[in-house]
Amino acid sequence: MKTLLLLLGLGWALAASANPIFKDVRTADPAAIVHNDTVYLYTGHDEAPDNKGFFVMHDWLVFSSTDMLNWQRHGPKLSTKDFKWAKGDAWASHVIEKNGKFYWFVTVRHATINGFAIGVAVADTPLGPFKDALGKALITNDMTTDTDIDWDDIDPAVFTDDDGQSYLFWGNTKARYAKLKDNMIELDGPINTIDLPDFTEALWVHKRGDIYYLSYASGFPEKIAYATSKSIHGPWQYRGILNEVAGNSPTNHQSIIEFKDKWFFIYHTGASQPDGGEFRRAVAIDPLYYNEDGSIKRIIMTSEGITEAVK
Ligand code: FUB
Repeated sequence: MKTLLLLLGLGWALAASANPIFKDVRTADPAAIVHNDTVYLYTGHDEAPDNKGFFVMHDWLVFSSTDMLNWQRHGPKLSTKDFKWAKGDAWASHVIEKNGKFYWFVTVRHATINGFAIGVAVADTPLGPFKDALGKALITNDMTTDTDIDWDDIDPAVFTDDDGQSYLFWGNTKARYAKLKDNMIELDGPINTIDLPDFTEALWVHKRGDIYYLSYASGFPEKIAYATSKSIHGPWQYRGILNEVAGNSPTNHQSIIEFKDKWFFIYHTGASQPDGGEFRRAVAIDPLYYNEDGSIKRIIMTSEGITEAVK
């Protein structure tokens, strides 16, 4: 009887601890892609010793899964040191495949131009090796002078439309986007701004059917809100809150993917015990569901997360 209770207790403990998906490494700012029936999950890496100071982030990690339940760890595959012109702060990033290559857009602090910047690394496979594709920043703070802050050029998110045109979205307090050339390392036109209610950061674009979805972190502490459009150029119609404030973390950063005909919401929280928090975050996954009219149902953040292998 005692053994049975123990086993039941262990089973409960395992099921209840499914989110965050990695317990022993601090992960943040998830960005996932699907390639060859495999999900590749790229994350930031929180290494702050406690939650009293600020972010300590030096590199980005990669994980992969063929069922969203069992994850393989590939370790750090890119670091701020890979960008000679950067001086640290491996903040949010995003990987996208284009023309058989994998482009990893990253936020870093620029070494010589005040403020944050966006760089891009490239590889032949989703696991690298990645190297700086440009040898300099793609976006620097002095290219956008309409805010007083030096962290407004962060959180890149790239989207390729059905006609093959790719766009870079990014920003903090101002949401921005620009066309990318086919080489993915040059802008192809002006930097545009998008009006979104209470926009803070963490833009993410996805498309389902003929609807474009633009999700983002709003307010502070952050909730994930979203807008929809019939065109990548807008106008964007605000559709409300998608995810409430994530446990014990004022930041909230989402990645939305479709895998094997199911949709997933990947995010981070500061809820993990015993020492999670603002600067010690961990990535979690829950299902995402649509209503018949194309709007998205509110995300239910759970401790269980994904409980069955996705086939
Ligand atoms: O992880 C550092 C910063 O916090 C990211 O760039 C933002 O999106 C927020 O999550």
